Amino acid sequence: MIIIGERINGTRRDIREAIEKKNKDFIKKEIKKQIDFGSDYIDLNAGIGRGKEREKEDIKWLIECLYEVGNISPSIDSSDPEVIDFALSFVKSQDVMINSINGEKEKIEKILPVIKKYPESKIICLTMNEKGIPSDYKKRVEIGEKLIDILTGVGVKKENIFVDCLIEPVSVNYENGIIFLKALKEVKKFNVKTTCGLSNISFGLPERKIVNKYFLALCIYEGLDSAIIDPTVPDIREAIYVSEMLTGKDEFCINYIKRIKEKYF
Ligand code: THG
Repeated sequence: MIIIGERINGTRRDIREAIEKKNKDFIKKEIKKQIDFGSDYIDLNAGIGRGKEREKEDIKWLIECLYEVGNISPSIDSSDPEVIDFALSFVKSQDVMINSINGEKEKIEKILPVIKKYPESKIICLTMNEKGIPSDYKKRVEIGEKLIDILTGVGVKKENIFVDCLIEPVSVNYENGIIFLKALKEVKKFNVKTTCGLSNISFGLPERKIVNKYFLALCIYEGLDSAIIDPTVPDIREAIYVSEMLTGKDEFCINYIKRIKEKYF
């Protein structure tokens, strides 16, 4: 499982305050902690609701913080193609994730020239368009397929495409879990990678960690390749290693046994 550490996100109060006060020590500690707990990418979301120019300045600063910790791969989390373009010009790691593009026509037109500049980047595709997130899982699969066609058409390799079928809270509609799982299962047939923002599933519920870890296990059964999570939560790591072992992704159970011996959970 490719882990994208979610903690550097301007919607979190402590992160927003650190961004506003330019508190590098705090951000760097948050980055380091997520790396120590096995993150492959660090998601950087500088959206603090103060407009595009501020977001650009802040994401540049977050990238600076990241490289002061080490040569770590960022996931540039913004819905604005201009912010993504600006941010990518400061990325020096070989490996970078663009989080995200979606099926909105105008956004696709703006992001394609950016993708052509960075053809080796990994790209997260959200299965939504100008009408929002379809409630019908088949429509999500259709949007995913269309985005895959567009990206492979400009030379992006399938192995670098990460489709996110968009988890919505199960507290809002009791079928939101199964809708995501059905879309995930279909998208896997396109031979691309998949990802998700896991914790969306538990919004509005008590004891969210319990819900998150069981849902992650179900997603891993359907072949989820990557997830945007807080890797410092012990339950989440347990869910990943046990589910991977039980679904044939841990040869001779070596990884699981190693984690137990090292008290890694
Ligand atoms: N798909 C993709 N990218 C995404 C999402 C997605 N990026 C943003 C988000 N969803 C995933 N990232 C986070 C980051 C932080 C938190 C949740 C998701 C978080 N939430 C706290 C909580 O839920 O309790 C609330 C904030 C707080 O701590 O104050 O920390 O779906 N591609």
